[in-house]
Amino acid sequence: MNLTEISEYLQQGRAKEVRALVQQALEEQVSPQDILNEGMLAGMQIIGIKFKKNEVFVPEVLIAARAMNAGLEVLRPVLINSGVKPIGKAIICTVAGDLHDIGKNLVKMMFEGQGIECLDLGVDVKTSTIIEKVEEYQPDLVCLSALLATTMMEQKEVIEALIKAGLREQVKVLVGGAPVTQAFAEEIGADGYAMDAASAAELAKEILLK
Ligand code: B1M
Repeated sequence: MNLTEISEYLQQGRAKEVRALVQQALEEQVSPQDILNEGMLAGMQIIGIKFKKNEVFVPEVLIAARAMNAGLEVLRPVLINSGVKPIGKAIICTVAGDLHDIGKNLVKMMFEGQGIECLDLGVDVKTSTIIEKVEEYQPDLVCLSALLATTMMEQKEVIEALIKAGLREQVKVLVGGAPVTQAFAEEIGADGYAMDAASAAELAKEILLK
């Protein structure tokens, strides 16, 4: 299977074809990591570059993202190794004002693959909702994704709100997303930063098993 085909269909936003090709690649024993990295993420990266150069616009990016999520759903069962012993609970979301969910969905899948139960609050989640859910669900981890330079500051807001609500000591806060860095994570008082979904899951596991 030529994985650039997946990348090309993804760029065209052809969800049905992406889904079918991902399925075919799995049947041909291509590794899920290669399908993800060389097929889907490679396609999404090209879309990102074209978007920046104004060669494609929001509607095209949106349908490419739908195709990406369709492909991810096929990969889901193989990325989530069912039968893994639960090691902890996490709340995961994309922060207020931010609609990007592909990275968050990937992080969630990798977490579930490590036996971390996830309550996914979705995208554009208000700080007050996160606080309510921490009180209700009592997670070990709060995982915040932000893809925009303008929304990464929401991660700081959440940490401040956790302190104000007296909940900060109960949870570890992990942050990530393209504009977020280790330095930023430290500056806002997060407990951890990871640059990709697999490292986020490793870090979460390390924290939970400590
Ligand atoms: Co948007 N967008 N977008 N977009 N978009 C970016 C992020 C941008 C970099 C594009 C660009 O200019 N090159 C740019 C942000 C610039 C900035 O602020 N620095 C941008 C912009 C400007 C915008 C709009 C403002 C455009 C507009 O309307 N004019 C708008 C904002 C809407 C909003 O959120 N309020 C917008 C809208 C959209 C769409 C809705 C069309 C669509 C999102 C659809 C969806 O997610 N369902 C979209 C997309 C798809 C992108 C790009 C092209 C791809 C993002 C993506 O999914 N990447 C993106 C360009 C790019 O990133 N190259 C872009 C694949 C994904 C797997 O990677 O999400 O980075 P990522 O996740 C990674 C890591 O970051 C990490 O793990 C993942 C990989 O393993 N990670 C974590 C993520 N979360 C983590 C949490 C963790 C740990 C790791 O711990 C908790």
